[in-house]
Amino acid sequence: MRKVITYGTYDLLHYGHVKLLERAKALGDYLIVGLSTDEFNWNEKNKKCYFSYKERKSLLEALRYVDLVIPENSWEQKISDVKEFKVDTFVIGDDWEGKFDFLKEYCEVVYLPRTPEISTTQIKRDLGKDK
Ligand code: C2G
Repeated sequence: MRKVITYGTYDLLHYGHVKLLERAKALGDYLIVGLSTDEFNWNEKNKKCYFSYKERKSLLEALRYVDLVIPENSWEQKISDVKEFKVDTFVIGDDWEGKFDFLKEYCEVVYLPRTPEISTTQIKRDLGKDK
């Protein structure tokens, strides 16, 4: 069984995220998502999530492409995750191009093109316009 792992905040979940997860799953048979916790988002990414970790986790678990959701608590956990779950491929959007090449020692590393026209920032901006 080929295992794939990816990481992210996934808030507000949108079709760009789903297209990433769909392509990630197509690289193997089992997809693990390291979902950034509320604390990690706030402390490390300066992101305040709209949905809580619990709510974001349940949304991802409802997707046909996702087999397991684990918490992402730190930038440093990727190597131990890859080893613990015997991951074959690490995948993430190309906004991170090159940033995780250190994982090549442990697994295949794939950067996939982002879906350019959609982002949470864009959604919030558009919704703000409807006021
Ligand atoms: N993504 C995408 N297209 C978009 C928006 C996001 O393909 N329009 C991808 C990103 O490239 C990423 C995934 O969807 O692979 C999740 O995006 P975010 O929630 O923004 O993840 P990020 O904050 O970049 O966290 O340790 C890695 C980090 O946790 C990644």
